[in-house]
Amino acid sequence: MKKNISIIGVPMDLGQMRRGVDMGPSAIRYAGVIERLEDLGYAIKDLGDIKIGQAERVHKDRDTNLRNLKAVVEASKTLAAKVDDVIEGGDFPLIFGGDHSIAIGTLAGVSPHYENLGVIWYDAHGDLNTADTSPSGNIHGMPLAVSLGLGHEDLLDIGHDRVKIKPENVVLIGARSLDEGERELIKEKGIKVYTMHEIDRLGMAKVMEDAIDYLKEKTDGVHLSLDLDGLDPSDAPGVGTPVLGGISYRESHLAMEMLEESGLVTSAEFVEVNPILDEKNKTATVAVALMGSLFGEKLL
Ligand code: HAR
Ligand code: MN
Ligand code: MN
Ligand code: MN
Repeated sequence: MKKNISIIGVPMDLGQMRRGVDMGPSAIRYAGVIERLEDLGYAIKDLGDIKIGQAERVHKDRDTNLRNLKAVVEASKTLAAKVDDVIEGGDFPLIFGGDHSIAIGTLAGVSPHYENLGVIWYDAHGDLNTADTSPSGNIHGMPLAVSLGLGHEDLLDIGHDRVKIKPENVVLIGARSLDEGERELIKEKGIKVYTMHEIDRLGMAKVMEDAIDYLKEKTDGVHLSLDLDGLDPSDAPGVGTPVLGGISYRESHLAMEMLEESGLVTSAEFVEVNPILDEKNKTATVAVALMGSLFGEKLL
């Protein structure tokens, strides 16, 4: 019997400045995710959306260089507790964003359940900034750094441990927009990154084969954090920070299919779907199609 899936929506838009990404979870539901996964034989529980607080009236906090810190911390704690419950109950947690700052809460909830959690960060960006290196003060550019134990105290204090994941258990796929501080951190920590260069050069099949081998050795669970801006904007236009030259729709399906075959993935989130910037809900539809592949849909 296949595992049950519990869905959590996180209508978070406070980790960045484009309005509309709070509607991501609804857009993904409207794109038919529940039916799609039920057709694959899963029992789905939709736990609804968690509540998000208000944006701060100040443009950006002068002392911290962080936007909406309090509300992001609150929502992350709520999300972490929910995710923790889902895993404790034996279900697969599937989270819909919302901007990528939600990964702070997701990983805080997931990581205590594993000795060596692996993370696949499918994204145009590194999300490895801290308040010191961030060019924007937007927390959605920081969740991977926070999960590695780097960042503002209040963001690290979410969940059981300050460090959620080890740098050697992380793989970035699709990177093509990295800030200076992020590049330094990648080098310093020896984080495994498949940029668009490697995807072009080796092909997605080889990249995924390597990534899977790399994580299989040393992890006892793998979280997939899929930012829709990892895909090319022609395939996923409804995102707040599109970057040209991204992963194609077909390459992304292949990646999901290979992850499914590997049996490694134990939790997943799909983030940065912004229906206001989208074309006829295309990006949510793409997200749902990719979930289909991740959960075992076959072409034949
Ligand atoms: N690196 C830039 C910053 O920190 C842009 C981050 C943009 N974001 C995302 N995250 N969508 O992947 O502000
Ligand atoms: Mn617990
Ligand atoms: Mn991201
Ligand atoms: Mn991104």
